Amino acid sequence: MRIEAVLGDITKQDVDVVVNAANSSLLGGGGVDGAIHAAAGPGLLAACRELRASRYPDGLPVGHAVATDAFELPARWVVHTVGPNWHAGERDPAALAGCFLASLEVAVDLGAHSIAFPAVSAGVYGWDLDEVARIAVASVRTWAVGTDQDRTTDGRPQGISLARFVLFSPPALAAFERELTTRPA
Ligand code: AR6
Repeated sequence: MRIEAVLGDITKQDVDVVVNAANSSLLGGGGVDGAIHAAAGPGLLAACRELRASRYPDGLPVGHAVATDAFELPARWVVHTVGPNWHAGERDPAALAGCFLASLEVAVDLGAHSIAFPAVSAGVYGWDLDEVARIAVASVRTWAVGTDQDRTTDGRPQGISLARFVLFSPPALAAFERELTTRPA
């Protein structure tokens, strides 16, 4: 499985799954959540409302992930995850790792081969960018090793072959590139 980091806008990514840094309400917000809803169109909010009513009346818990259609995005699906909010005292690295792991699990269940992640919790939710980069890269690497995403059946690739971190600023890209060029522990 290839793991890479690029500078860019996640709404423009031509991948199977785009991960959204949502909030528990699933009803949209600012940051990357606002950008994804704006680019996907009103169908996304309708789908999120439906999910909220049918499966998450109390909201999507921190560290969990759930999929919708991607509507007008180039991607096929949006996987919504809720990062921990540093400002609200949610400071457990395992909760942030859970966002990346749960999103990957949902993506595999959908039959996706590629996934793009933003720097979950590094914006409004106030986590340190270097910490997010460290946890994000370690989580995806560990998951990839543990699940053998490079297997093939009848010569065809199975599972996720590309995980891409899409960063919105050069410092964020640099933080992820530092982690990706550091050998796994
Ligand atoms: N593409 C890629 N990254 C982006 C984009 C984009 N189009 N726009 C922003 N970022 P944030 P959080 C980066 O605040 O910290 C929302 O209101 C941004 O620079 O979007 O998990 C939700 O509804 C930052 O590095 O997510 C929640 O209420 C990263 O995405 C809350 O914010 C994450 O920043 C979630 O906060």
